[in-house]
Amino acid sequence: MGTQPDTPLGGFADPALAAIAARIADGRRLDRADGIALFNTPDLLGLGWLANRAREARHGNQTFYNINRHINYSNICILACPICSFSRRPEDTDGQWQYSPGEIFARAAAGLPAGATEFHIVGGIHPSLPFEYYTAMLRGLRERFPSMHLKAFTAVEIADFSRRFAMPVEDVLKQLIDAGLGSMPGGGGEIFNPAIRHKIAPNKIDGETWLGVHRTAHRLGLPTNCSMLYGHVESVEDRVDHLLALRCLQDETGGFQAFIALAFHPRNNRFSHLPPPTGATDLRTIAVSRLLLDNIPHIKAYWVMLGLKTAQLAQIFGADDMDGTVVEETITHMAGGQSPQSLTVAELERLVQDIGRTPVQRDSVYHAVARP
Ligand code: V47
Repeated sequence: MGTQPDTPLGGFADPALAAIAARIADGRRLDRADGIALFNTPDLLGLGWLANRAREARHGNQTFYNINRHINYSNICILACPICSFSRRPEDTDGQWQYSPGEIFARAAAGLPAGATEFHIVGGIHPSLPFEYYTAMLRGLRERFPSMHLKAFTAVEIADFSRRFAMPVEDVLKQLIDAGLGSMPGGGGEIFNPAIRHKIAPNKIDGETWLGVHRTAHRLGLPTNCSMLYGHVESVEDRVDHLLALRCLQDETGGFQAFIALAFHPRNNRFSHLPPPTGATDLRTIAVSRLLLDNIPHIKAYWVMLGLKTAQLAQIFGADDMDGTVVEETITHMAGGQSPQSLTVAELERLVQDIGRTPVQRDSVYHAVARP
């Protein structure tokens, strides 16, 4: 922490926060009870202060972003998760899409911003696409866009490939890496508590399997991200347990690059009776994540889900990354997301600068990219 003070000017409004700050100052690791106290503190500014201090100790004034394009190759999915507004069942008669490799290559080029460095590629759990569809997609993209990093397939998709094509996860990943896979996104983690997971995504792989896929990826040297979906029917305890499970795997492998707190969007799904999480919950979740996940370098405020204003404020509540230009997004927008589809580099940099941070364009493994 260098010479930074241990308390905000005037101290903490919540004695529980003061005790946690003292533990951090002693170099002690936060535990489950601390996590619960952080989520429950009424002193949101004190919590933000602590998270901001941890963030600045690691990243100073930098806020990272990348120039990327999302591609959702298909929304056909056999899982039918109650939280999801994006997917359509194979037997549905409308609203489905499944792009051919040719269409994927054309979409990849459409609206690609100058200086783009990453494709972020995910889809539903399809009943019948062959493994060659996925490898040909990666190979074709690598051939046509050799400088682009391919961040593709959540652990849920990888586990499904393993099941459907009767190959160990390790072999699936090795073949995808051979075809051009550069890293994996963090989606599909949701909430690990089996009772809650059963309510929001009953047919999805369980938390242990999700973690196991990431463990294997890390063993193969493939960097991955991780996430938590919050603001539905989970408790504060569920959030803390989820974060601690991620921290535990990171202790073992060190392979997670970034954590993304995904704010639940309740429109057009079976939880549409729920209100979306408020701005205070969003900022609190970012801040607690920064403090509990002391071994995951980057905390991403994904502007598509948080909205531009909250993602900006998150940069002083523990986050150090904004994600990127995105270009075209369907998962959040089909669930009622009101953010724009895309941001320009100038728009991203303005948000970052206006909160007093220094924007740093990064590649997919967090090296700074020199801007022309
Ligand atoms: O996998 C599903 C979640 C994820 C909803 O790794 C929902 O860099 C909110 O994972 N409301 C997709 N969330 C997004 C994602 C992501 C985004 C940006 C960057 C990265 C990264 C990863 O969103 C899904 C699922 O976990 N999700 N439905 C919903 N209604």
